Amino acid sequence: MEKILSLMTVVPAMATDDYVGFTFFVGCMAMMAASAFFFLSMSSFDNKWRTSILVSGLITFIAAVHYWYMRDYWATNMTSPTFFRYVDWVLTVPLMCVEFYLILKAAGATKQLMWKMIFASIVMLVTGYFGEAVYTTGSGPAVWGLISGLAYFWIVYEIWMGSASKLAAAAGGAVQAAHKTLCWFVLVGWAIYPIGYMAGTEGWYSGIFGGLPMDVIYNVGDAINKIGFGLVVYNLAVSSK
Ligand SMILES: *C/C=C(C)/C=C/C=C(C)/C=C/C1=C(C)CCCC1(C)C
Repeated sequence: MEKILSLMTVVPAMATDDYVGFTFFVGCMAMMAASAFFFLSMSSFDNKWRTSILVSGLITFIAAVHYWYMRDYWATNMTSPTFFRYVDWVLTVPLMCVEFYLILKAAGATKQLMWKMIFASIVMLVTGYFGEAVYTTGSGPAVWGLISGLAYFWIVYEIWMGSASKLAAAAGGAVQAAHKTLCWFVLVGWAIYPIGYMAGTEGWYSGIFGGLPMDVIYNVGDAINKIGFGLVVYNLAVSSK
């Protein structure tokens, strides 16, 4: 009995009003379940879709591992696990750019397009990290957030109006439809993140977004975008088997 009780103290309890801790916990489970789903469904698809489904699974799996650590970090310190958060993003967001490339490859997408999007996403995240964790005083967060936002709009432009959109139009059918849905995820789903950022940093916007729980916003954004993205690709593979 004593042994069991001493083991229990190792597991930090979660307060019933700890919404942040709760979303880390549920987010971790959701990412794990989604990963199992994508990995196990892989073999039922034609070869040409397997890499796309594999990448969907890798995105949620990498997130699951980071959520495991972030959940623990939050439970122990009750502060935002900013470092783990950005390591997660810097691995998974470029992979989401790779998804665009993979579904448009048959229509002639080049590696150059893929690298351009990966580069823009890394600029977006590194400058965001500067504003959230390094230059956190004065106008730091607002300025770095603005630069990050410009890189974000570069990605939005590329997929909605740039070469990626032209390739999608040329591909037509299910590929074009899936591309369009992914475009909406980036325009609306990814816009959740700057809101979280403005909730968690100091700036001219603090009067509007200040006080909102940044980590809850980021966690909801991650669940919608990572699992949603994967399901769009899954649906494409199902509908054009
Ligand atoms: C799975 C994780 C995803 C899809 C993360 C996406 C993150 C962003 C789109 C973050 C964008 C930001 C801005 C546009 C400005 C403020 C700083 C960021 C990094 C929060």
